[in-house]
Amino acid sequence: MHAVHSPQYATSPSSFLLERLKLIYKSDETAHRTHSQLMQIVERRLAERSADLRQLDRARQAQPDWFTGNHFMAYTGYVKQFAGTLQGMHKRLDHLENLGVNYLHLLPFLRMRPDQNDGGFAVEDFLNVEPSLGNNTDLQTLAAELRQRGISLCSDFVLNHVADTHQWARAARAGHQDAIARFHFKSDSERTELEQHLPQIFPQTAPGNFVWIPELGQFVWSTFYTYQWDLNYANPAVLVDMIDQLLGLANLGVEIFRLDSAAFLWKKPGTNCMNQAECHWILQCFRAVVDMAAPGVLLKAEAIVPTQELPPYFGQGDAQGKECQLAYQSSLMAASWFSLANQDTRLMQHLMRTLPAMSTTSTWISYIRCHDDIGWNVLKADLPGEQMKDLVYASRFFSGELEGSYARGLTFQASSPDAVHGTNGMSSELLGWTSDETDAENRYQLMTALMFSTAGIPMLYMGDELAQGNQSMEHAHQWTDSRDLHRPNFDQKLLDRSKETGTREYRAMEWIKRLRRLQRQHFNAPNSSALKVIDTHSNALLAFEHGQVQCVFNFSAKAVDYRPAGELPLRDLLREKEWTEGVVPPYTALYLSPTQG
Ligand code: OTU
Repeated sequence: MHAVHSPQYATSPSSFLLERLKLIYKSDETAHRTHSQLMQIVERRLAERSADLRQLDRARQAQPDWFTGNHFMAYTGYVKQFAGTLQGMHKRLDHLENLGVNYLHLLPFLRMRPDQNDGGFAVEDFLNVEPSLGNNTDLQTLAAELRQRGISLCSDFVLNHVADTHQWARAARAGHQDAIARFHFKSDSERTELEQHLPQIFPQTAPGNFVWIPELGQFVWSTFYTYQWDLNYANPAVLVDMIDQLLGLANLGVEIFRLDSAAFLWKKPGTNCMNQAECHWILQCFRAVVDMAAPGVLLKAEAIVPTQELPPYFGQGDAQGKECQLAYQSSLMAASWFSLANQDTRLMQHLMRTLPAMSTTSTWISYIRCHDDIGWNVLKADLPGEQMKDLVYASRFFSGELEGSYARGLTFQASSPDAVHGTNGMSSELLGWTSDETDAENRYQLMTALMFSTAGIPMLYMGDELAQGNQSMEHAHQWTDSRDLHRPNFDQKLLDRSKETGTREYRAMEWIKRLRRLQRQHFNAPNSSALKVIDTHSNALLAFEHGQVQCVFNFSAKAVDYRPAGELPLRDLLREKEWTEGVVPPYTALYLSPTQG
C-alpha cells in the first residue's frame, strides 16, 4: 500500500518529515535512520488499517476543512464517572446525540498506574485499555458505534510523560541504559540550575520538577506529579515508539488525539522548557506521519500557554497547516471568567482583537470548563499591570471566600489568598446556579452562548448540560487535588429530571440544544480570526459579528445600552422574538440578526 498525497506539503510528507528530523537531531545520519524506521511504521500501520477507516481517511482528505465551521460540537468526560466502563458508554450515546454532540473526548482510558494516577494521565501502557474500564475490543466496538452515529472519538495521547510504573521507567530504575536514555536524569547541581527557570504546575501537591531516584543516585525530571516521568525526545527511539503507539490507537478507531501537555516536549537549559522550536518540530513529525498513515485523524494541541505562544501549534512559516489542526483557546476561557467576576470585558476584547489570522484548516476548542482548573496564569502576559489585582480578585471571587460572591469553587495550588494559580468547580457552582441565586441562570446562558458563537468547536464538560453541581467534599481527604471537586459521577437523576418541563435540568438542556441549533443555522466561520469585534463603548459589553449575527454579551449585573449597527428591529434568535429595546439586560447574551424581508 502507498502513502497518500497530502496537498499541504510542497514536496511530500515523507521529505518534510526528514527535514524536521534533521532539524531536531542535528545529525544527517540520525535523521535518515529515524526516518527509515518511521517509514517502515507507516507501511505497517497502513497495511493494518481497516477498510472503514481507510474510507474515512479518503473522505476527509477530499475536504481538508471538514471539521471547521459549525460541523462539531464536543463533549468531554471520564469513562468511569460517565458510564462506569467502555461498554457502559453505549447507554449514554442517545443522550449525546440528543444534545447534538458529534465529538466525544473521553479522558484517559489506557492502562494507568494503580493507586494515584492523576485521573489516568499516568499511563502504564499506551496500547491497552485500562482493565477496570474494559479491553481493546470494547474500545474498537465503541469507536465503530460512534462512527456509525457520526460521532468522532477523541482520546488523550499523553506524550510528554509516562507513569513511573511503565515498563520503560521500571527498566530505567533497574539500571538498563537504553531505558535510562528515555528519560532526563540529572545530578543535584544540574537540577538546581534548571529549576531556577522552570514553572511549577502543581506547586502545592507536587513541588519542584525533579524526583530523587535512590536506585540510580540521580534525579529524574517530572514536571507534573512525581510518578509522571518526562520523556526525553532528544532520544529518537522515544519519538519512534510514541508515534508508533499513536498510530496503533488510531487503528482502533480514535479519530482525534488530544496531545496532552504538548508544550513541554523539549528541554533547553536556561529556559522555561516550554514551547521550544524543537517541541514544534516534534509535533510536526507526528503530523507528517499521521498524514501518511492515518490521514483522516486530527491532532489537537493541549498547550495551556499565553496567547502569543499558541499560533505556532497550528504550524507557522513553512510548517503552516502541518502541525496541529486544533488547539484549546484557554486564554479566552479564563478571560470569560475573569470578565464575569470583574464585570469588565476589556481583557476579552483585547484578546479577540489581537487574535492572529489563522488558516481555514485550523480552529479552536471553545469551552468554559473541562476536567482541569481554570488556569489564571495564561492571562498574565495579556493583562496590564494595574489589572493584576483584578486577577487576584477573580481567583478569590470564585473560591467563594469573598463576601457577596455567588460562586462555590475552590482555589487550586495557590500558596496564599493573594497568589493566583487556578480555580476549580463545576460551572453551575461557579455561576451560583446550584444555590438558586437570582441571575445565575442568565449567567449560565451567557457563558454557554459565548462558547457556541466564538467560532471554534464548542465543548461541554460532562454534567454541565444538566447544571450538575460539585462533588461532595465528604471524601476530600482522598482526592488527588482540588480538581476532584468538579469530577463527580454523572448524575442519572438529573438526566431523568431533564425530561420534566420546567425543571432546572430541563431548562439547561433545552438551552444547550437551542445553542447547537443556532450554531448549525447561523455560525459558519472557520475560526475566531474571522470574527469582527464591535466597539460598544462599554466595558461591560462584549460584542462581535459572526457572519450576519451580532453576538452581544453583558457581563455585568446592570442593564447596559447597546446601539446596534443597522436598522431596528433585529431578531433576538435566542428568544425567538423581535428586539427593539436598545438595552441588554444584566448577564444576558443576545444573538441579533436582521429580520427577514
Ligand atoms: C494536563 O494539564 C492534563 O489536562 C491534566 O489533567 C494533567 O494533570 C496534566 O496535563 C499532566 O498530564 O499544563 O498543558 O493546571 O491545566 O496540568 C498541560 C493543571 C497542563 C493543568 C495542567 C495541564
